[in-house]
Amino acid sequence: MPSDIAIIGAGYVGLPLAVAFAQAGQRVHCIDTDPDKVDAIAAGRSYISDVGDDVLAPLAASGMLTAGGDFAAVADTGAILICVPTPLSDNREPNVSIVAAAASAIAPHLRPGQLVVLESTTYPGTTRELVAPLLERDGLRAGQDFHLAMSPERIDPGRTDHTVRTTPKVVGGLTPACTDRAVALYAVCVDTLIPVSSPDAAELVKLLENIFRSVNIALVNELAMLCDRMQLDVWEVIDAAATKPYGFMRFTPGPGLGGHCIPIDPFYLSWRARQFDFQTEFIELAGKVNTTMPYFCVERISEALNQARKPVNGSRVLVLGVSYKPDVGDVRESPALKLIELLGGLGADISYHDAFVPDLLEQGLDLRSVELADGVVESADIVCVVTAHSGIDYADLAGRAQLVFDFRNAVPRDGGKVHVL
Ligand code: SAJ
Repeated sequence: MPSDIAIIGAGYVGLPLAVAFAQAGQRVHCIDTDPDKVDAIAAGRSYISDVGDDVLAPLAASGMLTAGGDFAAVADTGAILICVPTPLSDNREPNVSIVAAAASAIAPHLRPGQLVVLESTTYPGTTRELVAPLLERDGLRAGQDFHLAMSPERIDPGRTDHTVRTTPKVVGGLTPACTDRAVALYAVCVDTLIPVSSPDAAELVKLLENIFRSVNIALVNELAMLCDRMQLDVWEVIDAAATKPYGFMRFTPGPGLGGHCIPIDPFYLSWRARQFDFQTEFIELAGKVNTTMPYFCVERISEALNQARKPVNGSRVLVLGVSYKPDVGDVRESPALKLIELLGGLGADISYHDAFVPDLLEQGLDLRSVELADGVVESADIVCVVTAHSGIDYADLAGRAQLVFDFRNAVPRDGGKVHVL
């Protein structure tokens, strides 16, 4: 049975989007190079925490949501959405090879009148300069024979207060007709569409959203380092500033910047800016400050142990929370990994507890999450709250620990053994 929409990449962006379209009555076919994902979708078994089996299974059973690995299937659809990863390369430059591979695989099956939309976060110019020529390889012209647009994903894993339907969606077409076609497509499952004048503008909108966060997080991280020097409580200062009812947005300091978006997206823009002989100094400075934080935090841990007349070398350090943000299991770019590496390098005896992360074997660390029982907390020389998952009684933890370093202002202050960033 032909599908209305093909979604390339059934990950944390593609699968929730596929479900939203299928729930709105569109027949959706996911194409993914990972056969395990294809099999799971066909079996109605979700591998994305934001999508429950109870939601996926009926859609798979009814045939409204199917999956496969063959790009030929795009030929029978009206719209093709590209939702594949855009990581950084080893030398911290954009790696759009997966986007290019998807466009190249679509091209031979592209039909006149179809719509192609890029959702992957990328530098301004990607849709026009990379995707369009690859799709035009067999003679069809973008903006004439088929529609082409860019609509940046705004899926925030773990968030429940905003859904695909309730999160406004920016759309920038190669031509006004492309924009209109893309707006009409998304309107079936998104309440508010925000058309912009070009794919380039849409690409830059997404980068601005995430650079805004990176720069402001760096600001409060720098403030945390200054407050340590000035013996001021950065958390008190931020909380008081946040009482301003307008013109302020609360960000909090921490051991660094993790995740697959915020640490990466800014460098897509700084790389592109250099092609226009432009230095994005805010981005570079924010990256420098945020990268410094794990080192600063290790210094603070060392100072706290030193006050207890304990060297880092040989001390038992219990890390609480290793994922990149609370209540998710994703450890990509997590500052906890850098902290563990640095502390291990100083000879500390590291263990960690994170209910969302059973082990760190894939990260090359022979570490598994320990239970907070049997004296694990009491026997640690210091307990470090690195990612403050909910569901932990931090007051009880502080009562049982010899020494605590709280990097997330999650532990009640006691003026003695609880140190805070
Ligand atoms: N962080 C801080 N201080 C803060 C906020 C975050 O240190 O005040 C750290 C976190 O611990 C984490 C990293 O920064 O390590 C990134 O946190 P994040 O809250 O920005 O979460 P992400 O990386 O999941 O960002 C996503 C983005 N969503 C999309 O790209 C669709 C971002 O645009 C969202 O604004 C963000 O979620 C969100 O608000 O949750």
